[in-house]
Amino acid sequence: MKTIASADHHLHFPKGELSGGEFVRPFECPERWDYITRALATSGFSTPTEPDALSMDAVKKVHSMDYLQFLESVWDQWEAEGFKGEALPTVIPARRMQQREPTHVDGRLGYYAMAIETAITKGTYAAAKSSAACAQTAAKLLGPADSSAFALCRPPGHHAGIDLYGGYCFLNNAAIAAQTLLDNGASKVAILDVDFHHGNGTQDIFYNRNDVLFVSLHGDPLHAFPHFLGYADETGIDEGEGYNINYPMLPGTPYSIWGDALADALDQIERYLPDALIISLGVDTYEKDPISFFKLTSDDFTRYGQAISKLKLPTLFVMEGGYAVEEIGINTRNVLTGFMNQ
Ligand code: 7XA
Ligand code: ZN
Repeated sequence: MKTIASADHHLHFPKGELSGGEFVRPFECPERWDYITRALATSGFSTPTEPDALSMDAVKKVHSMDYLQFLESVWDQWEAEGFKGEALPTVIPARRMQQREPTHVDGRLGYYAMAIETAITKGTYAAAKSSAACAQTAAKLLGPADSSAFALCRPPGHHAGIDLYGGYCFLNNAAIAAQTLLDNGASKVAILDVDFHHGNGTQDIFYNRNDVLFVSLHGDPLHAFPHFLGYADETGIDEGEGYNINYPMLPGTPYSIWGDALADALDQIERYLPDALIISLGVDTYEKDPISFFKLTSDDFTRYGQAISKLKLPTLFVMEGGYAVEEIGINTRNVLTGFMNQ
């Protein structure tokens, strides 16, 4: 399995994240990428290759133009206002307020934010584009020569909606990969999101579409970020009705329960008969993850990699979360080797 990864992820390295009322060093940090590349190198994976330049066609089909213009311009505007810190939203268009983009940078940040922990810095948009390019390049690899690929994306993407950023995400890498596959001849693509957190952004993007089946296993939003999406009764709208499937699960969920949900999810995907499968691969389901509450062990990652491979679909793994940094490489590698050696 080839890996596509970009050194440009280093351009995004905010110093602070708002967590528990404090500014802490962000859980989503550059070393995550280093641990994963090292684990793959020591397990016989080929050296990762840099992505091709990002084609914006697919990006513009999943994100709105005004949102892309916001990402492109917000840092320069923040600096021009004379602000010295990292760009964070402070005001949000809450219930019964206007859903209208203001001119002031504080208003623009709040208008496009779905959460307020995530800082934007000078290199954030460049890094986000390089991350999306990894997913897109890896998607284009899928074919007779490569039945699977790994996009080592950083920053992650699955919380980024049509016009929303937050939860460490700016561009939705899995959605861009899915759109790229569709633009290159696929009729139907399934996205299976196994990150601990619900992929609210991916759901948002494809909610009214039936050419992408979105299936997500995640912490129950009553108890887990992103809190305001990810319930089991969210099943899609219009043409997308029935093509969105959520499996929220409770604190302490072990593999015996998570694996049953996965088996059901895989049955649903098999029935959909997709041309390709994208895995939004977060390993924050790990028992020692500092911000999550599932109880998967390192061996469980191998098990579920094996289970996914039984679908025998062209499969693209797109990296999302995982914050037990020292084990992130092992756990990611275990999914991929489980998949390859079933
Ligand atoms: O998959 N998403 C993540 O791993 C990011 C979750 C951000 C949680 C922030 C909670 N304060
Ligand atoms: Zn996550």
